[in-house]
Amino acid sequence: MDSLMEVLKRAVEGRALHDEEIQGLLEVSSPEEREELFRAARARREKFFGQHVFLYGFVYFSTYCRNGCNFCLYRRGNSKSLRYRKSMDEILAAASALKESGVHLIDLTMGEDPFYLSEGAEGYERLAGLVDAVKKETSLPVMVSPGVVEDSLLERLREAGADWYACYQETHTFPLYQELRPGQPYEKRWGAKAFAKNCGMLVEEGVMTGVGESTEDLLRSIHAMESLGADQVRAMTFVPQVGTPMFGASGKNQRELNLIAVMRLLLPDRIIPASLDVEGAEGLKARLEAGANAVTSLIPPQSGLAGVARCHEGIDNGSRTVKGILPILEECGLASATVEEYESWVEKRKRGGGAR
Ligand code: SAM
Ligand code: MD0
Ligand code: SF4
Repeated sequence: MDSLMEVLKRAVEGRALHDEEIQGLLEVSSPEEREELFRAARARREKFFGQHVFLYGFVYFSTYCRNGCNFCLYRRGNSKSLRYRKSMDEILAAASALKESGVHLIDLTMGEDPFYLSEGAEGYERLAGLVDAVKKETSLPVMVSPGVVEDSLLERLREAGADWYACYQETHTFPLYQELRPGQPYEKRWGAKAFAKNCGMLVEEGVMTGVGESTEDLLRSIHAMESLGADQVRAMTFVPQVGTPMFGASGKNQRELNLIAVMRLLLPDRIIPASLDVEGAEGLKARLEAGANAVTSLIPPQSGLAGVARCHEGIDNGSRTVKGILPILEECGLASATVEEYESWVEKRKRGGGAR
């Protein structure tokens, strides 16, 4: 088998890698070898995106949820989590504060809240109304992260102005999926993304690391993301949450950074987030240096809005704001893109259609 440097050289040239080579990259563990992996990922990022990074505003507008994901603070029945459902005015205020601060997209996220999802057409129109209002208020691209929803609702959200549908499988290994998302049919979650892609939305797929997955599981996820034609692909390390079945689980096998770098090498033209929701601003530099090209989970201070994995940290002190993270971009030799650049990426990607 080729040496690490030879494998990385081929990857940087855009040539195919064998599965064993990909697994080898996912497992690289010495600081020197990891730095070589990350350097290669940065070279690939530069070729496709230059030095510019996209910034995503996060609005977790309802934390009510009918599901029982074992890793999630907001699973139904967890009395330790903060429950809220923001009003239209509060949502619009948060979205416009984010726009003012310089983000390029608004991500409207909720738990699978029955107020929107279990009251038929009336609930659906509430959700579509939110998308429409945020779009009108900000004129920015919009992502929706409402969980698994009916095809008809996805179409309605697209008509209302949603550019992106985000829905993360977490893993593409069925038994592990069932441990993480009990009672949620695997095929239904996967099918919603395939439908969104076919009806002209951009799609984000995601993997959770540190939940007992093997290297083979991560490889399977990479191939699944390729086959879906996901436009944005993410990795997030599991963060234990109070009051949940997985609170005591220690994140074994945490390879988020390796996975970010490998995704950059194999899917070089996709957006890969560095989420502030795992290690806050302190963890941003490492994620950008591993090849990420978007900063996500920017949250307006004093808005009463939460994150998903680091639910309150860094929000009110402003470290999860555009102003707070710009110096970190600069340290990495990077800078914020413009809204126009982001919009043109989105439009071009939409025209490009399905899996490539
Ligand atoms: N309720 C919708 C859903 O589940 O699709 C939208 C929320 S979605 C943005 C929440 C995502 O955050 C999960 O899919 C998972 O990838 C991530 N997440 C949630 N809890 C987490 C935790 N404790 N540690 C790391 N990531 C977490
Ligand atoms: C993030 N907290 O980007 C957000 C969230 C949902 N589309 C995204 C997981 O980290
Ligand atoms: Fe609900 Fe989403 Fe949390 Fe699962 S991850 S419990 S679907 S909010």
